[in-house]
Amino acid sequence: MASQLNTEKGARRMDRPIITVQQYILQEQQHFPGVSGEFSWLLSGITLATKMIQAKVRRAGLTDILGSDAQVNVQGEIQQKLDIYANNALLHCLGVRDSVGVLASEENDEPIALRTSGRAKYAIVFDPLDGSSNIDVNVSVGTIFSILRRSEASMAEGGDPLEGLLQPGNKQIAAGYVVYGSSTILVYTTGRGVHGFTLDPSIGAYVLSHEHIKMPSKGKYYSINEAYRDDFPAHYGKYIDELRRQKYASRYVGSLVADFHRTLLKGGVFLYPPTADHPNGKLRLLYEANPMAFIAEQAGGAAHNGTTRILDLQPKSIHERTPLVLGSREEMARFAECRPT
Ligand code: P6P
Repeated sequence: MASQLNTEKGARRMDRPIITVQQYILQEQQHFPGVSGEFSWLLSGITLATKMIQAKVRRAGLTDILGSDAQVNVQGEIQQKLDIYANNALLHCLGVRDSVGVLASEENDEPIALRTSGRAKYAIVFDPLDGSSNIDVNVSVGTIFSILRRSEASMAEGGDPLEGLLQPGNKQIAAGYVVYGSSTILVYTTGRGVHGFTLDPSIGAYVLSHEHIKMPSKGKYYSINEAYRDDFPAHYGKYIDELRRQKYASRYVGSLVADFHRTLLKGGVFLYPPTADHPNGKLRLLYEANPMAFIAEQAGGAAHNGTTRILDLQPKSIHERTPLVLGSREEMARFAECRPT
């Protein structure tokens, strides 16, 4: 029912009821494997942590949180203070959810086994603050997460709690990201479409803003770091030249969440090919490529590593990297035509 909300600036019609992410998930709950309320309680750990993170990101220029913490993480990257804060926020908020048994983070060398009880059915792998090298220059950064079901063996008394953690992306039961940009938007899928929720700071809630997101079948942007063009396998250069001939524009933020979010909403293609520095690609399979590939496919797009569907790749290690080509049906079909047979 539409309702009027009068403000000092005159009447403001609210044409649609406000639906928070918690309300939406409870409506979806019956489709999510697990006891009722379990997924919404689990996801509330992520929404709480990301609200804490966005509050810091929004004030980064106002506190001494800017600048590096001069520590180096498992990736060999200088850790920014916000990385550490974001990681601790997620570890804390998710660690107190008794349905979570294992946490694995880009910022931690090893996964963390929290509890062995049979109720701790889920493992969550995440990148707490993707694109953190952009923090000091006020470019969008983000949090990426993937939710997996733990194996029975890993929950058995005396079992290895990390057994079965290295699952292919087609086993994900949910995945999502939060982009801290001009607004803070949570996008997730549980395999029943892709939905977006914008954080309304006036009520401190993520509110449904993009229901059933569909990636356009064709876009007008390609997104790749062309500085490494000489390192790419030859067919990547051939592909980019073909897109240029078709008058595509180039857009590259250098923050996966920002480049992905634009591709999801506007269509086009994002590529991080093998390079000299990263012959197996730079992006991480478990907590970057897999969640983005799940979302892309649910929205009608596709994602592969240059040859193989991302979601079918069998991870060999928690921080494994992969090349990534992801985007709209049209652009992905054009890439296949450029690929050597
Ligand atoms: P490059 C950010 O450091 C990141 O991990 C992704 O967010 C981003 O897509 C990529 O690296 C950018 O890498 O080599 O183009 O700076």
